Amino acid sequence: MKLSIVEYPDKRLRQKSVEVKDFDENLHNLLDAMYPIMINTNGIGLAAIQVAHPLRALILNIPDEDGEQPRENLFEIINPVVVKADGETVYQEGCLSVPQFYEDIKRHEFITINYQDRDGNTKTLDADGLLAIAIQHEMDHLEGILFIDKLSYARRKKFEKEYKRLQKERKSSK
Ligand code: Y12
Ligand code: CO
Repeated sequence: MKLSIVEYPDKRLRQKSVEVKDFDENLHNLLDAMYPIMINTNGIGLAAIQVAHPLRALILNIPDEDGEQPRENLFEIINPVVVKADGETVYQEGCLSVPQFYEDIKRHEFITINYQDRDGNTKTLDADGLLAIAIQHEMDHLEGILFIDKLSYARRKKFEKEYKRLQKERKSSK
């Protein structure tokens, strides 16, 4: 399966992703194809909508203390629902769909989610630290929400200006 990352301001990122009902070969092929895209672009999280598949599916591979991302640490999270959220934390976020832009975003510090794995088994996950932050970032994608939507009006205006300039630069260097 050939996938590429959809970049802001592409309207497809604003779609609301639909529940996964079939835990079949198509889903497995999609998850398998998302993994190398995420790793090869230095990502730690990717939602299916970011590769133009509006399904409630996301993957996460948080680096360990040595900065390694072994595949056995990969989370494949389907149809997630937050059942508990607590605390507040701020972290500088980035997104593969909004290249070259990073900004401090406020999130819950601890979350508990229910979700399904690639075979449809129901699971519960208690998350904190970067895992909790990245899950919230990726779950926002399922609703068509991007981290830049959480910026103040002034910061967002500045971002739009900077981003347009960066896009022009990237186009002319291609
Ligand atoms: C905080 C909250 C959520 C996350 C997970 C999702 N974001 C990413 O995985 C971002 C990755 C990223 C990788 C980049 O590197 C390349 O594209 C090669 C990157 O650099 C550029 O755009 C030039 C930006 C973001 C993470 C943290
Ligand atoms: Co993102």
